[in-house]
Amino acid sequence: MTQTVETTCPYCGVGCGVLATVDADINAGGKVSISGNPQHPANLGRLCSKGSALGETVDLDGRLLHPEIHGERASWDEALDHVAHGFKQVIEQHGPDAVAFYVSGQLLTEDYYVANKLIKGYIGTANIDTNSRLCMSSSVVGHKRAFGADTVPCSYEDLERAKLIVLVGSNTAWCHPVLYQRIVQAKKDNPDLLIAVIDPRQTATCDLADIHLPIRSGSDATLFNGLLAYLAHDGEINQAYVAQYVEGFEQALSAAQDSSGDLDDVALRCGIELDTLKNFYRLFARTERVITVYSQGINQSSSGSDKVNAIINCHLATGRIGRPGMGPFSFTGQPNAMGGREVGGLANMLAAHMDIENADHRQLVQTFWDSPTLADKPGRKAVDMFNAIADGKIKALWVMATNPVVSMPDADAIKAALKQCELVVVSDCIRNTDTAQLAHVKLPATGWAEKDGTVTNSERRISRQRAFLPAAGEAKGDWWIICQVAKRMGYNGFDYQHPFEIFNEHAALSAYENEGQRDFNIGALGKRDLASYNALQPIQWPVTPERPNGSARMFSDGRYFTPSQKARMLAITPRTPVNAPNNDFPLILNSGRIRDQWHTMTRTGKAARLSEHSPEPYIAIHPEDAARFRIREDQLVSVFSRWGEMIGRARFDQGLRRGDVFAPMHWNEQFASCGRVGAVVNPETDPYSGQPELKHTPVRIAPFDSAWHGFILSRRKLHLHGIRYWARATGNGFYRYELAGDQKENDLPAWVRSYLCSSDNDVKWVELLDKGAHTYRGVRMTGARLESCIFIAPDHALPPRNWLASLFEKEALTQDEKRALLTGKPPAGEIDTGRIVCACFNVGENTILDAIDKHGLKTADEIGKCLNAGTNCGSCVPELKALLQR
Ligand SMILES: Nc1nc2c(c(=O)[nH]1)N[C@H]1C(S)=C(S)[C@@H](COP(=O)(O)OP(=O)(O)OC[C@H]3O[C@@H](n4cnc5c(=O)[nH]c(N)nc54)[C@H](O)[C@@H]3O)O[C@H]1N2
Ligand SMILES: Nc1nc2c(c(=O)[nH]1)N[C@H]1C(S)=C(S)[C@@H](COP(=O)(O)OP(=O)(O)OC[C@H]3O[C@@H](n4cnc5c(=O)[nH]c(N)nc54)[C@H](O)[C@@H]3O)O[C@H]1N2
Ligand code: SF4
Ligand SMILES: [Mo]
Repeated sequence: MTQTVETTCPYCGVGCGVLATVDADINAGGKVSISGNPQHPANLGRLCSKGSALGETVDLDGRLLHPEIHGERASWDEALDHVAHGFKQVIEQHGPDAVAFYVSGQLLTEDYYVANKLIKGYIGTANIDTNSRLCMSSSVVGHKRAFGADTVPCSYEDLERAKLIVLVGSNTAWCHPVLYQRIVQAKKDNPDLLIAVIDPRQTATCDLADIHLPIRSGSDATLFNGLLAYLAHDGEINQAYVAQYVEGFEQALSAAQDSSGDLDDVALRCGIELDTLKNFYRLFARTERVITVYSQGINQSSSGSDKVNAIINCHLATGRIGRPGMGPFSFTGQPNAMGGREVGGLANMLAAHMDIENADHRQLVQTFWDSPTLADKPGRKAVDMFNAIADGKIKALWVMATNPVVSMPDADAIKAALKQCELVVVSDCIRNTDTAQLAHVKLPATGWAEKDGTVTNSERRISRQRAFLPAAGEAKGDWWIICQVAKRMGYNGFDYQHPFEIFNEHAALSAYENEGQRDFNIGALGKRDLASYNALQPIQWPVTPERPNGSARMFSDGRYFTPSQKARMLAITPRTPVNAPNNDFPLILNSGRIRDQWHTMTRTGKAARLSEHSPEPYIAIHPEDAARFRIREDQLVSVFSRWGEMIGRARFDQGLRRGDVFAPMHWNEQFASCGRVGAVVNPETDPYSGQPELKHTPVRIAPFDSAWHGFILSRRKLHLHGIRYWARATGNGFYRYELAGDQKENDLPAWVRSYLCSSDNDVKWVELLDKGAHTYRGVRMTGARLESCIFIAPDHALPPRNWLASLFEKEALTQDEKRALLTGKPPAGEIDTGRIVCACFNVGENTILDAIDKHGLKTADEIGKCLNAGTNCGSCVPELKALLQR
C-alpha cells in the first residue's frame, strides 16, 4: 500500500516541508520517494540537494540497532538500568554538578524538553549544553541584550518584500539553499532588489551579489560600527523611533564613532577598498526596506555577541525592524535550533525562554513542574563542560544527537577527555561515530523517518515531523529513552505515553503566568489529543488567544521584552580575534560547510550523489599563498596549528583573501584517516556566549610528504587502518577510497591483498606491476562483474575515476570494457561524463561542457533546459556559470 506522509526535512533551519512516500513494506524492498511539499510555507515545494536525497539515507547500513554496554549487545532493561544506576551513583558520591548532558539542535522539541526537565528540575544541575552553543549562542546573547528576549523578528516573506538583503557571514547558497532560491526568485520578480554579501571568501552566494565586501576575518563589528557612525553623519537616524522605542542610543553611537574613525580607517581595518565600503554604506543608508541576514561568520567568533549587537544597532537606529521587508535576521543552522532555545536547552537558560538567574522564573518553573528541585545557577557551557570532564569534575556524560569528537574545537582534547571519563553514554542512530566509539553505553535512537514530534525553523515556525517508517531494530525515540532513565532514577513526572503529551505540557508552561511579558507563548496550540497533534499545521509562534493564527512579525508595536519595554542599543568596542597569526602559524584557517554534506556525514555520507561533489577532505588556498608554501594544486597537504593537525587535498581558490585558508568541517575518522578540521581549530570562546571561534585559527600549511598515491573502488567497505592517508566516499554500488602513504611498500601485490582479499574463491585477479616504477594496477572480478579495482603510482597522476566508477552499475562488463579496465580509460565509443556538478540530476562536467559546445549554450538557464542541470535546488548554478566562462 502506498502512503504519503507530510513531514519536515531534518537538515537545515529552513525547515522545508517534505512529502515522503513509501511504495511498499520497507523490509520487503519498498522504496521511499521524497518531494517538496507545495503547501509548506517555508519551501512551497522546493527542496535542495540534501533534502531531495533523503530517501537514499534511510537504509539500515551502519545503524545502531540495539543497546550496547561496553561493546556487547544488551537488552533495553539492562542498558537503561546501567545508565540510571551510573548517574545516580555519581550524583550520590559527588553531587549533581558531577554529571552532564550534551545534547543537540537535532533533537525534536519533545525530546529536548524532557532532557532539560530531567537535569534541571530533578537531578538539580544546569549542566546541560548543546551543539547550539557552537551555532546560535552568540545570536541568543545579542537578541537578549537588545530585545530582552531571544526573539527573531522576521519572516521568510520579508526576504521577498525587502529592497536590500545584506548577507553577513552566511553562505546562503550552500547552507540555506531553499531560502537562497527564494531570494533568486525575488530578484527575478523585482530587479530593484539588491544583494550585498559580506564574507572574507568569495562564495557561491556571491553569484547573486550586487556588491561583495571581502572583509578581513573578524572585522564585522568595525564595519557595522562604521555604518552606525555613517548613518548618524548622513542624517539617516530615525529620531522619532529612537526617542520612543530605544535606549542606549547615545552611548552606542559614541562608542561607534570613537572606534571607527573616518571611512578610510574603517576600509583599512576591514581590508577592503574605500569605494566598496562607501557603496555599501550608501546603499544601506538610502534603502528603507533592508534585511540583514547573519549566520556563522558572525556567531562563531570570540566577539560574536558584539558583532550581533553591532548589526542590530543599525536596525534600531533607523527603526528598520518590526515592519515588512526589514529587520535583523539570524538564520538558524539546525532543524530544531529554535526549538532547543524554546525549551531552554542551553546551560544558562530555563524552559520556555525563562532565565535561570531569575528567582521568579525558577519558582514559576518549579511550581509548574512540581519538581523536587531546580538548578539555581547556570551550568557549564560546551567548551567549559569538556574541560571539566578532562579535569575529572564531571564524571558522567550523556551525549545525544551530536558528535563532539568531530565538531568541537580542539577536538583531540575532547577525545582525550571522553577516554578518561568514568561513564559516557551516547544516544545516536549510527553505531560507529567518532564519539560513539568512546561510549560505555550506546543507546539506539530512532532516526528522522521513524520519529514523531515538532521542530521550529528560523522564522519561528513550528512544524510536525511525522514517522513514516517502522523503528530500525530496537531503536526508540529519544524522549522515551530519557523518560525511562528518569523513571529508573526514581523520579515522577515522566509518565508520558506519547510525544503529544509532552508537547501539551511545553505549550502550557509557555503560557503559564504569561501576561505578555514573555515572548515565547504557544498556549493556544496546546491541549491536543493525538489526532489534533497529528493534524497540526505549520504555524509561527507566538500563538495566543489574541493571535490564534500565529505571528509573522515581532515588535510591530515597538514594545520589547526589557523592563522598560524599550529596545537596547549597545556600546560596542570591536575586538580582533584572540589568536592572531604569527611567524610559526602565519595563515588564518576558516572552516565551514560544503553544499552536499551535512555536518559529520552520518547521513549525507551515505548518498552517492551527495558524495561526488567533494569526495575528499580539502583545504582551499589562494594560488599565491600556495606558491609561497610550495603547494601544487590537488596535492595533499598537512595543516598544523598549536592544537593539532589535519590532511586534505589542496584546492586553489582565487576567491580567498591572501593569508586565509578554508577547510570543510565534515570529515571525520569514519570517512578519512586525518580529515578532522576540529583537531586543528582553537578553543577560544566569546566571553558572553561561550561560542567558540571556529572561523579563525592561526595555522601553518605544508605539502604532505607522500611516497605513493592510489585509489580503490570497491563494492565492499574496507578497513584501511595503517595507511597514512585515506578518504572514503560513497558511489553508486561502490565505495571510493583515495590513498597516499609516506613509505613505499616492498611487496605491493601482497600488501594490496591484505586489504582487498575476502574469502571469496570465485574472485579472479588481474594485475599489472612495475616494481621499479612503484606502479600497480589490479582488478578483481566475479565472472563478468567488477568487484574492485586498485591503482597505485608514485604521484597523483592516476586515471580519472568516473568511467571506472560507472562500471559498478553494470552486472556484466563487455569484452572491450574488461580489456580497457587496467588502462582506466573507456574503450573507443564510450564517454566519460566527468565529475558530477549537478547532484540533483547527476549531471557530469564533461556532459555539460559537451552540451555547451554542441548546442552553443550561453546561459545557465539554457543548460537547465537542455540537461535539467541546475533546475531543482539551483545550488550548482554558480558552477554552471563558471563552466560557461571556460
Ligand atoms: N550543506 C549544508 N548546509 C547546512 C549545514 C551543513 O552541514 N551542510 N549545517 C547547518 C548549520 S547547523 C548551520 S549553523 C548553518 C551555517 O550556515 P553558514 O553560516 O552560512 O555556513 P558556514 O559555512 O559555517 O559559514 C558561513 C560563512 O562565514 C564566512 N566567514 C568566516 N569568517 C567570517 C568573518 O569574520 N566575517 C564574516 N562576515 N564572514 C565570515 C565563511 O567564509 C563562510 O562562507 O548551515 C546549515 N546548513
Ligand atoms: N570547525 C568547525 N566546527 C564546527 C562548525 C564549523 O563551522 N566549523 N560548526 C558547528 C555547528 S554550527 C554545529 S551545529 C555543529 C554540528 O555538529 P554535530 O552536532 O556534532 O554534527 P552532526 O553530524 O549533525 O551530529 C549529529 C549526530 O546525531 C545523530 N542523530 C541524527 N538524528 C538523531 C536523532 O534523532 N536522535 C539521536 N539520538 N541522534 C541522532 C547523527 O547520526 C550524528 O551522529 O558543528 C559545529 N562545529
Ligand atoms: S533547504 Fe535543503 S536542507 Fe534545508 S530544510 Fe530545505 S531541503 Fe532540507
Ligand atoms: Mo549549526
